[in-house]
Amino acid sequence: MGSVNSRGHKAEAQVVMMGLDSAGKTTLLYKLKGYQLVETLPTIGFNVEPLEAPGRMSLTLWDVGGQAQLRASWKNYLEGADVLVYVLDSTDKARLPEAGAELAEVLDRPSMASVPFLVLANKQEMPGALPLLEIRDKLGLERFQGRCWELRACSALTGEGLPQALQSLGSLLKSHSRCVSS
Ligand SMILES: Nc1nc2c(ncn2[C@@H]2O[C@H](COP(=O)(O)OP(=O)(O)OP(=O)(O)O)[C@@H](O)[C@H]2O)c(=O)[nH]1
Ligand SMILES: [Mg+2]
Repeated sequence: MGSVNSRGHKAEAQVVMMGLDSAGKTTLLYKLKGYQLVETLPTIGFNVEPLEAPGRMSLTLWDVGGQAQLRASWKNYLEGADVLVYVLDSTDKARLPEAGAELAEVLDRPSMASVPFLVLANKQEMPGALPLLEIRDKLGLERFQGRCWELRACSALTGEGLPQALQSLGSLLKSHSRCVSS
């Protein structure tokens, strides 16, 4: 996954974005790319885009389809991931336990032990969106205390919270080596 420069290092950080269907991953990808927002279709397979983020961060952003029948293939995208972005629909209270279980399955993979992760509570501009504290508790994120992670609120539709999310991404990527050595 990704290109390799002359010194044998990956030229861009590989950011893998997952989450249940309809969480807003593709909308987020398009918003970050600055594309005109159009109504998305459910992603079958994946989308991938390069992204130049603030702070001269060069990223490759993988947007992996989240429908139930596609989740068995998530593991194929995790190899070589420098950071995981897990997107939630903050208004979908009914499926929060399912979202949490899928996240736990990904994070419990031995290869993910040293990979930092960013949970994005999306659709926060919607009335009735769950607040971050409740999401943190319901997902049981405290159990990942020994790992490098952050939880951020955002709206892929309005763009609110996205600069902060990119900042978190930057600091998690910097912390990657710390996660590996600790
Ligand atoms: N209100 C609101 N709607 C959003 C937001 N982000 C995405 N949506 C809507 O949610 C629906 C699903 O968005 P997608 O980006 O296709 O979701 P996805 O996570 O890529 O779904 P899959 O490809 O099936 O995994 C679309 O109707 C989007 O317009 C948001 O921040 N706020
Ligand atoms: Mg999609």
